[in-house]
Amino acid sequence: MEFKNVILTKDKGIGTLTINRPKALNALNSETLAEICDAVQVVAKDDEIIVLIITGAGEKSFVAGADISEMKDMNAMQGREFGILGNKAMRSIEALEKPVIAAVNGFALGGGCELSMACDVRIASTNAKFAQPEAGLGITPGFGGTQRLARLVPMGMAKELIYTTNMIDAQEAYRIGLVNKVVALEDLMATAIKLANDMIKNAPIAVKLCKQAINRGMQVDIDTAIAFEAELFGVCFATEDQKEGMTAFVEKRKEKNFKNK
Ligand code: DAK
Repeated sequence: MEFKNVILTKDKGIGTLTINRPKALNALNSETLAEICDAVQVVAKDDEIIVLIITGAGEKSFVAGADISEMKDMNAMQGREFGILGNKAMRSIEALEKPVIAAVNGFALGGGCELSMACDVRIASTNAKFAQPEAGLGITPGFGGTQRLARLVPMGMAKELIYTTNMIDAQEAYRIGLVNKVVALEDLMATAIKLANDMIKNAPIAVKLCKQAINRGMQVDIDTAIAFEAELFGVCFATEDQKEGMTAFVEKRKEKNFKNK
């Protein structure tokens, strides 16, 4: 599928979705949000893609937020529709039954920080900067920022970032647990690919079910979550990959031939 504002490529099990509006620092307008939704559906259906990496075009910005020039003159109903579309894009990433890695290559502001938080794992380059500047624009974060940030980092840190709108650098994002790793910009994609390959070496169905168990389990009480985990654990025993993984262990065989079945 051809897109105007995003680029979707795939290579050896890894899909890469690049937000590609470098002149606007990859800001998310409605068209881009709709294309993210479509691209994620393509990824969902493509069995050759096991892990997705999301990054921004250029060397300066991951995504500098929702497109302020488009939002500026919106009325309440247009704002509502924009919010619904943005949340659909974020949720489609979060609910994608494949791991998603954000390779944050610069500004991740507002909707950009929110996009990174909809991914499973964030890696940042040293020049990355994170902020939720919405309160300074007269709005609240609207693509899940108040919820995902408060779940990812200590609540006091989330509140400080959102109330002050202060920008933090990659090292501070690492210190508070917002990103897993900080690397030089030139090493960012190689690091993301290495991480993706560390995931790809495992049974894809098991990894997919782990994502389900963690994401859904976090929304409910611990007893319900553990019961859900037990169901998914049971399901694994209906897969060929469980037989292969355990047989390889018993045979002391390092090479495993997972078939995603
Ligand atoms: N939107 C549109 N254009 C943007 C943009 C953005 N968010 N960020 C940058 N650009 C454009 C600039 O306008 C400029 O365009 P030209 O003037 O060249 O045409 C170009 O990108 C380069 O930017 P700068 O010249 O400003 O570059 P600098 O290096 O000087 O500054 C910067 C980089 C990232 C610090 C600065 O551009 C900046 O502060 N950008 C805005 C960052 C920001 O506040 N982002 C958060 C947006 S708020 C909603 C749900 C969600 C949201 C809203 C509503 N609903 C439920 C309704 C989400 C809101 C947000 O994300």
